[in-house]
Amino acid sequence: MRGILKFHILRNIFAIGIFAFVQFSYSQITAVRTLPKTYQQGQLISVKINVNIFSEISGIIVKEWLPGDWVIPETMINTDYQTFLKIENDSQNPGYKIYSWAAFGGPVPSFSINYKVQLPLSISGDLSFYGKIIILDNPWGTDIGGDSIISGKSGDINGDGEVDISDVILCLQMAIGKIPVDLQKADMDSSGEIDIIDVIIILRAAIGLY
Ligand SMILES: [Ca+2]
Ligand SMILES: [Ca+2]
Repeated sequence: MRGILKFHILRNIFAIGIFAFVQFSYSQITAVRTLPKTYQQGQLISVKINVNIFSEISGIIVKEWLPGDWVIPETMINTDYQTFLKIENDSQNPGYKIYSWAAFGGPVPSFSINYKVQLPLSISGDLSFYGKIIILDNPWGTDIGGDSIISGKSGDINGDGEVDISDVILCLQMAIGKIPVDLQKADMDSSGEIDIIDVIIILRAAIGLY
C-alpha cells in the first residue's frame, strides 16, 4: 500500500514537472512581423513586430538582421520598460547590420516595435527580412514569424524583363481608362488606383532616374 502511494506521489510530481515545463515552453512568447506587400526603389517602408508574451519573463531582446545599406531613420518601441537600440556590424555576415531592441525590468508585457527602412535607390528583386527574439532561458533565440518577404514592383508591365517606354504607355493607357487596370503590376505607389503618379514612377524607372 505504501509502495503504491509512493508511486502515485512520484507520478504526480513527474506530471507537475511536465506541466510546468509545458507552461514554460518558448511558444509562450512569439514575435510576428508585418511588412508591406510590395516596395519601390528608394521608398521609406514601415515594419511592425508584435511581441506577444503569455508567460512571465523579466527581459527580452528583439534582433533584426538587415543589409548594411538599408537606413533606419525612425524606430520606436511602445513599452514603458527600459529599452535601447543597438546597431552593430554582423561579423559572421559581412554587409549586414544587427539591430537590437530590448525590454526588461519585467514582468514584461506584450509590446510592439515599429521601425522604418529607407531602401536604397538601386535595390531590386524580392527583399528578405530575418530576426530573432531572445530571452534568458532561450539564448539561442526563436525566429520572428509572420511576413519575411517584400516583392519588388519593377514597373515591367508587359513582362518582357525590361522597364521601358512600352511599359510607360501601358500604364498611361490604364490611367486614362483605355485598357483594363492591373493594380498588381502598375500600381507603383500602392494607392489602389492607376493614375499619373504611377506613370511618372515608371517613366523615371524607364529613363534610369529613380
Ligand atoms: Ca517591359
Ligand atoms: Ca497608384
